[in-house]
Amino acid sequence: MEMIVKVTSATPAAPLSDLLRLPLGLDIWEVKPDHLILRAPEAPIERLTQMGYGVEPMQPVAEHLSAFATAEAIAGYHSAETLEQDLRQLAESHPEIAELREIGRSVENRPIWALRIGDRKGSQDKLLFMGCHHAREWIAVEVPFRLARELVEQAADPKIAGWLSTGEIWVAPMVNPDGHEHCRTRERLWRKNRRRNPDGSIGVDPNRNYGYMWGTLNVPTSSQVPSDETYVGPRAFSEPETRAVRDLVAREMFRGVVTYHSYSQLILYPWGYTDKPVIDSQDREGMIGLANQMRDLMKGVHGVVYTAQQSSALYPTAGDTTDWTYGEYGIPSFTIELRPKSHLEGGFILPPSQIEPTWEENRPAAFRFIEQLLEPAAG
Ligand code: 0X9
Ligand code: ZN
Repeated sequence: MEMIVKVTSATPAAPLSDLLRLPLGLDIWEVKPDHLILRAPEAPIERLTQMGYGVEPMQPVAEHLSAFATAEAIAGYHSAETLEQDLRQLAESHPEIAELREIGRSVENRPIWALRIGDRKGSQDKLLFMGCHHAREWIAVEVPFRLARELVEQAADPKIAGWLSTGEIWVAPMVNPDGHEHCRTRERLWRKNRRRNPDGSIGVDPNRNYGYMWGTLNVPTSSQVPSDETYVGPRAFSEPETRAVRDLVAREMFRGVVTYHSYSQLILYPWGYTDKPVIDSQDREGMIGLANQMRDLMKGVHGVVYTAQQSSALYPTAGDTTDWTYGEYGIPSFTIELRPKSHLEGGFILPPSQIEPTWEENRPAAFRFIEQLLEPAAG
């Protein structure tokens, strides 16, 4: 039976840090200083016990799904189709500031959409917000979508009007539409895209497929085994979803990138592939300072605590989005892991009643990010 388990280090001979280094094929959900929460079938759980880890069953996955993945839990979240309709409607009702662009197509040939928001003045000052590299992280569609909607519908607000007259904000709320559709209709905990791998397994992790330090790790959180949840793919940018983002970023030269994920309530900045901090002190201090400001603004709304930290402090990954946007182009880049904090609150299955509060607390943080990275360039 597939279980959600809590793993602790029972002996010094089996430290938790080893679990993040050995290729074990685990779906790691939470990384805490003294334990991990993961989803695994029986065999790997047995193996962990034999290796000397403390393994505490938390809940069968089926039970977690019946508690959280209810019929009502779908309401309020977009599908690929309703997202397209809503983005199209935003663009059509505000053609002077919003334009819907297809930035590429998925493995199964679904369009990947971005809304370009700004007066058409060939601005050089552009920012990019993305969502849903990972299929099961539905809230990561809703936050960037609501940001786009607010920018478009409140474009007359003097602050927003100022941003849109000097700059452009691009929002691509669903980078992995095939995975999302599969997750919505078949497997609620699906993570990757829908690539058919040569070994018969399905899916490449789009957030391991970017071309900076790609493939330099082979660990459970960044794996070279095709059937693993964090499979990096056969080569950098092997996937049409990451190529779509690559081509957009290469063309538009953004000044800042935010990519939304869930869950754990974190604000992550590069690097992910190494524990070493970013070497350029201005870049480093700039990203840390902005991450801390976003954290404080988030807390100010509903008192919900997000933690700002370097990506690698969560776990190591090679080929993630923000390592590439920062490493290749020097763009200040953040991964924001949205609500909830733990699997006990639903984990990847965030109750729809939390969509609005999650957006409300992320709104001032997104606005601060825009102010910081767009306004200095305005003069
Ligand atoms: O593993 C990921 O891609 C992200 N977490 S998630 O639970 N949404 O899958 C985190 C990526 C940030 N990079 C590193 N932690 N290195
Ligand atoms: Zn994710």
